[in-house]
Parts: sequence; structure tokens; C-alpha cells
Amino acid sequence: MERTSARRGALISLEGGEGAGKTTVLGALRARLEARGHRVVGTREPGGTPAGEAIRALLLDPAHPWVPHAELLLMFASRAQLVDTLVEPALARGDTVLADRFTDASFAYQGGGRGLPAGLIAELERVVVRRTPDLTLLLDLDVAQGLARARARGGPADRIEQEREDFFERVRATYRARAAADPARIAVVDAAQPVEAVVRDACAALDRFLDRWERGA
Ligand code: Z5A
Repeated sequence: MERTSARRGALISLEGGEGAGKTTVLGALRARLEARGHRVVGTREPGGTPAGEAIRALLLDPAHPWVPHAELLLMFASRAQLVDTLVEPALARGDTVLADRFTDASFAYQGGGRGLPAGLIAELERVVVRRTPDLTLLLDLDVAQGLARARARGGPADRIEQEREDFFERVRATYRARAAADPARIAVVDAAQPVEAVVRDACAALDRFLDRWERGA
């Protein structure tokens, strides 16, 4: 049965490095939320709106050698459009937003990966996004293993996927540092396990959060 509530919905994000298995886990999280009566709005970043998808194409096209600040601002341009036109209205309706990446990705990729100051990203988050996810699930995976999975999947590598391994090591280290600094919000899931175990652990972390959230805590 659908939950009826005057309360705003929850914002739940899924993060991880290359090949961590986000796409695989997202479907299971959505099913779990719906089974518990949540109306779910799915988003992805960069993208998630018509304008954001156009920005995504520009960002991932290897033909464009974006400098780090341009890359950061394009990520936030896409996010601003998504937050104002999709995320905030959905949360205000009481829907649960399931986000395939959110601002943590900018801290990890543009902050850790590109070396841009975390203070700048935090200021953009404060002004443009005005919100932190209520729950973030971080699929954590050894970089070499993630890159091997992504390569096995095949297809051409996009501009960011073409980065060197040390870039992805810095991305992972930043994600892990953020999780260690905010364990109440960010739950780390061991993504090196078989898919079923990753899904089980991600859904268990989601259930723990929902048990608190639905009680109004
Ligand atoms: N980016 C950024 O820089 N700054 C930002 O602020 C934001 C994003 C928001 C696009 O994001 C790029 O934008 C991304 C970060 C950057 N760049 N990179 N790299 P994206 O999320 O759209 O793209 P992605 O990270 O490359 O996601 P993906 O390709 O969809 O990967 P995934 O969803 O994590 O993996 P998957 O497709 O579910 O799984 C990969 C393969 O592994 C696949 O063949 C699976 O069958 C397999 N797999 C999955 N799980 C397992 C397990 N447990 N065992 C074995 N094999 C598995």
C-alpha cells in the first residue's frame, strides 16, 4: 500500500567508482522502496533532465578537453536544473528520490580526482543544491577490479573513463574519507562481493534507514 504522508520525501543517493555496480543495484533499491509503499522518482547525474542530458553529452564527449573548473561548473549546471525542476518538487510531494550520483560525486571526481578545493565545491553545494542526501550508499570497490569490470562490459570509454588509474584511486580515497567523516549518512557497501551479496547489503542499509525515516526520526 502506498504511504500517505504530509512529510517531505527522502533523498537517497547511490555512489561509487568505475564499474562498482550502481546500475545493477539501483533496480533492487527501487523495488525495495516500492515494496515499502514509497513512490520513487529516479534521477541520474550528470543528466536527469532534458537540459541536463545535453550537458552530460558535452561532459562525457572525449572531443571536449574541459578544464577542471569548467567540468565542475557543468556538473553543477546539470545538478541545478535537476534539483529545481525535479528533485525539490518530488520531495515536496512526499516522493522518495533515488539518485544515481549526487553532490558527493563532485567532491570525489572534481575534488579528489581533479584536485579542486573542497571548499569551492561545498560553497556550490550550499548555494546551488541547498540539500544533502538523507542517505547515501557508497559501493566501494578496488580500482583495478572496477576498471576490469568496466572494460569487460565493452563499448567505447567516455572522457572521464579514459582517466588513468591514479585519478580513480584519488576518487575512491575521497569517497571513503567522506564516508568515514559522516557515517550516519553514508553507508559503505563492499562492492567486491558477488552481485547478490552487494544487493543484500545495500538493501539492508536501506531498510535500516527506512525504519528510522518512517518513524519520523
Ligand atoms: N561524474 C563526475 O565526475 N562528477 C559528478 O558530479 C557526477 C558524475 C555526478 C558518468 O557517471 C561520469 O560522470 C562518471 C562520474 C562522473 N565517470 N566515470 N567514470 P555515471 O554514473 O553515469 O557512469 P559510471 O560511473 O561510469 O557508471 P556505470 O558505467 O553505469 O557503472 P556502474 O553502474 O557502477 O556499473 P554497472 O554497469 O552496474 O556494472 C559494471 C559491470 O560490472 C557490468 O558488466 C556488471 O554486470 C558488472 N558487475 C556489477 N556488479 C558486479 C559484481 N558484484 N560482481 C561482478 N560483476 C559485477
